[in-house]
Amino acid sequence: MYRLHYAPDNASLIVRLVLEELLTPYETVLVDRARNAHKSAAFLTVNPMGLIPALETPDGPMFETGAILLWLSDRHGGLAPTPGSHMRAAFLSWLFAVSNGLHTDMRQLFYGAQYAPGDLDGHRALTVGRVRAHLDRLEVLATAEHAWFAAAAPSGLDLYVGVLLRWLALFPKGRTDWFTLSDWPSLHKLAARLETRPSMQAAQQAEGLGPTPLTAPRYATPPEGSAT
Ligand SMILES: N[C@@H](CCC(=O)N[C@@H](CS)C(=O)NCC(=O)O)C(=O)O
Repeated sequence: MYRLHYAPDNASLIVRLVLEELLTPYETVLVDRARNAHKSAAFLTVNPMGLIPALETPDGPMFETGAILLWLSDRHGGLAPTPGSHMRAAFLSWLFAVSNGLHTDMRQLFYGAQYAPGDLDGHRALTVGRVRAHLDRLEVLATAEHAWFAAAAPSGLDLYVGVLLRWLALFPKGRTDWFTLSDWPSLHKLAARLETRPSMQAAQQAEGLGPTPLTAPRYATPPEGSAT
């Protein structure tokens, strides 16, 4: 049995969606962000980075969203081209670009004060520029008819990008005016398609994400815990 250490509407949401799509049973363990539980000694045993998510597996604890996503996909066969597939090379390249690039830049946007306390506005403008460029590239990718991105059946990359699109509309609170999902029509379609999935409905219920969690999101009202 997997144990997902999660907080509502945190990156653990991506792993929850992956587990749901793979129809894999799992338990959840709430990480109390309000009490900084992700920096506690107990949590650091499952993720030494002190970041959410962590997933306990029969092979030991795992951390880093992209690594968990890929491991689960390989282990359970789904959501990604298999290691022998000719599509694997491109899929991995984009998965890492999203994880190391877009997601990392979004951390700079959300936690700006940790990265550039002296020039928050300048840093923010540069970061928004980089995030826009990531979205522009993903928009082009989404129109290229790959089986592993923005296709009829969702991929792990779709789930990852879908959740990132949600957060861009919500965070940092009061500073999201630059972002309108329909500026990237293929990504908008991807988000709309994901909203019809039973996996998303399960996540909406578990984490209080509201009726249109990707295309017109509102702040989570979770049954337990908090997003920040
Ligand atoms: N590279 C990490 C990033 C995870 C991450 O940024 N998690 C956020 C929640 S969405 C977090 O733990 N934030 C608390 C903090 O930065 O202290 C991953 O992909 O798992």
